[in-house]
Amino acid sequence: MGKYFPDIPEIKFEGSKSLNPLAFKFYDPDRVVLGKTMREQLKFSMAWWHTLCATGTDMFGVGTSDKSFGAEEGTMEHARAKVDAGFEFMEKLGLDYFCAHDVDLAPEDEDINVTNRRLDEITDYIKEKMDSSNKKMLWGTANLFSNPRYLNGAGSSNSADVYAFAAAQIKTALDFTVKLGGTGYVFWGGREGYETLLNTDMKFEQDNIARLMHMAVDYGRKIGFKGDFYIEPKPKEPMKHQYDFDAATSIEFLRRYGLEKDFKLNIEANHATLAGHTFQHDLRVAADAGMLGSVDANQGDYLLGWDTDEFPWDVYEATFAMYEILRAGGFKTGGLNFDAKNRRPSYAHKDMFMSFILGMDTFALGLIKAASLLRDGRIGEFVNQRYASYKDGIGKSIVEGSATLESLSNYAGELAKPDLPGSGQEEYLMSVINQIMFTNDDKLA
Ligand code: XUL
Ligand code: CO
Repeated sequence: MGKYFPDIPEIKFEGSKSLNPLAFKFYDPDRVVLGKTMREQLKFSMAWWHTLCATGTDMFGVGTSDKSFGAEEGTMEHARAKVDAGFEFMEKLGLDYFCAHDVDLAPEDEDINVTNRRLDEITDYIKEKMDSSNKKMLWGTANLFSNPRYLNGAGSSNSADVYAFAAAQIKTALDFTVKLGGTGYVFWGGREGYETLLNTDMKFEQDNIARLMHMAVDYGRKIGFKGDFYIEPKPKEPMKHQYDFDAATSIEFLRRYGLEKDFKLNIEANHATLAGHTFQHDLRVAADAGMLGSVDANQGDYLLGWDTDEFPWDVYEATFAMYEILRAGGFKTGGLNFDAKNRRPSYAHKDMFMSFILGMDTFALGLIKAASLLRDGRIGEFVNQRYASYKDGIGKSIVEGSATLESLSNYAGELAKPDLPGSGQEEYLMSVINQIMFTNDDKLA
C-alpha cells in the first residue's frame, strides 16, 4: 500500500452516491467531456510546496502537520523522501502533473554552488522516477522571495548583487524545468513591488524586472525550452504594492516591454479576488488577450482578506472558471495546479488526500456544468443578442469603421431620444445557471 501513506488506497471514482471519503464522487478520469477525457481537460497538478513542504506554520504558531517523511528536515535524505512521498501521492490520486520551486526540491545552502549541485542531484532522481511513471512537470519556478536577500524583491531589488543571484536561480530553475520536460516556467513576483515610494524608483525597478525576463527568455530558448513563460498576477502580499497587480496590469507590462510573444498568464483564483476581481474576470481578461496559459486552482475566504489558498469547493466558481477555460479552447501548455493547502487543523496525511478529492471533484463538476452551459447555449445566445444593434445600420457603420462623430451626431439628432438599451436580465440568467447546476441531465460527449 506504499511506504509513506500506507493506509491510503488508490483513489477511485465511485460516483455521486458513494459514502467513501477516499473516493471521487464526480471526477471520473476517463469520462469524455467535449471530446476529451476529464483527465485531459483538467490536467490536475500537485504543488510541491504545499503538499510536500508546508506544515501549517502561520504567523501565530508552528506547524501542525508532519512532512518529515521519516527523514531529518533540511537534509538531502529528506529531499529524496519528499520525491518518493510525492510520487506515491500523485500515483494514488491519479495526478499526472506537478509544479515546483527550486527551494521546494532541495535544501538551500549558504553557498549557491552547493545548492545548485543539490538541485542537479535531486532532479536526476526525479527524472528517474518520471521515466518509470507517467508523471510530468507542468511548470517550474525559482523562489525569489523567501531568502532574506530578497527583502526588497529580486528583479526589483536595489542591489545589483541580489539581482545577479535572482538571475542565477532562474538559470538553474530553467535548466531543471527543461531537464524534467516542464511545459511552463512561472514568474510570480513574490516581492517585486514596494512598500513606500519614498525610497523607490518604480520605473527603474520595472525596467529591471523586464530585463530579467528577457534574459530568461533568451536563455530558455537557447537551451531548448519550448513551453510558455507565465506571469502569475497578485496585487499585494507580501508587498503592499505588487507590480503584477492583476491580469490587465500584467498584460500591459508584457506588451510594454515586448515580452508578449513568449509569455502568457498563470491566473490564481485567490489572487484575482485579492485584486477585487472575480476569478472569472481575470480569466476572461487573459483569454481575450490570447494569454490564458495556466491556472493556480484554489479559493479565498469571504471573511478573510488574505491569500488563504484553500482547496476549492465552490462549484459555481469552478463552473464559471471552466466556462472561461473551455471558451478559450482549453489548456495547451497549462493545467489546473492546486496551489492550495489544507487548513491548519486538518493536519493528518489523510486530510491531504481528502483535500485533493474535494478540489478535483469541484473542478470535475465545474467542467461538467460549464460544458452543459456551452451546449445549452442560452447564455451565449443572450450575449450575442445583446449586441444585435451593431449587426446592421448605424451599429454596423461603427464596427466597420465608417462612422464618424459627425455621422453619429446627425443620427442622434434625427432620433432625438434613444430607447433604453434592453434589460440585462441578470436574474433570469442566474436562474438558467441554477437550472443547469441542479439538473442531472448533462449531455457532454
Ligand atoms: C504565492 C503563490 C506562489 C506561486 C509560485 O501567492 O501563488 O506559490 O504560485 O511562486
Ligand atoms: Co500561485
